[in-house]
Amino acid sequence: MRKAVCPGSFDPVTNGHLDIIVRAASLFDEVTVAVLINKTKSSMFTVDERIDLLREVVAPYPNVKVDSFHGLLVDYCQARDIAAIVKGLRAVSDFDYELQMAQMNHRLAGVETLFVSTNPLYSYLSSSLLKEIATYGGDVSGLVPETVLARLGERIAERAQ
Ligand code: COD
Repeated sequence: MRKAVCPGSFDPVTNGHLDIIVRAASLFDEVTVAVLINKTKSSMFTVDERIDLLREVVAPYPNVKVDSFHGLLVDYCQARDIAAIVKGLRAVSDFDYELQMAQMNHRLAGVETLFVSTNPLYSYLSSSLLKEIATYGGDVSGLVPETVLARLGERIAERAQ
């Protein structure tokens, strides 16, 4: 079985992430969306909340599952016999760091990284920019799945109280 992982913070999942996940799912038998547990990074949604949102949005794709991980991504891959990491490349600004990680992951464990070119509709989109715009009342509809849009609005309202 050809297995791949789409790793990330997904705080929260955007349509840019989803586009990459769905395209990976058309290339591999099984795709795991793996949410990094990073206790040092402040986040808008807890890991469990991010997983729940991801599970909702990938529900239509039977070969996609959602999990979390901590530590090195290659250790997660090796433990589950996952040979490939799939990443989206938005712009040249992504390239240097992504290349560095891809080469390091290959050196560490022989795990390959496949880069999927971002859908131009979402090439300027990141979770952090999305949260900033939404927090200041900007319109982010169309950039995230409807369920995420609703949760984002609720979380911003909770924080404002
Ligand atoms: N369009 C297309 N793809 C996108 C978009 C978009 N608009 N936005 C994000 N993506 C893709 C990118 O491929 C990105 O890498 C991925 O989605 C996840 O994005 P984020 O922002 O949710 O997550 P990051 O960038 O914080 O995730 C970083 C990792 C968790 C992948 C990385 O830090 C990691 O692998 N950490 C594990 C520890 C480790 O192994 N470190 C050593 C690495 S050599």
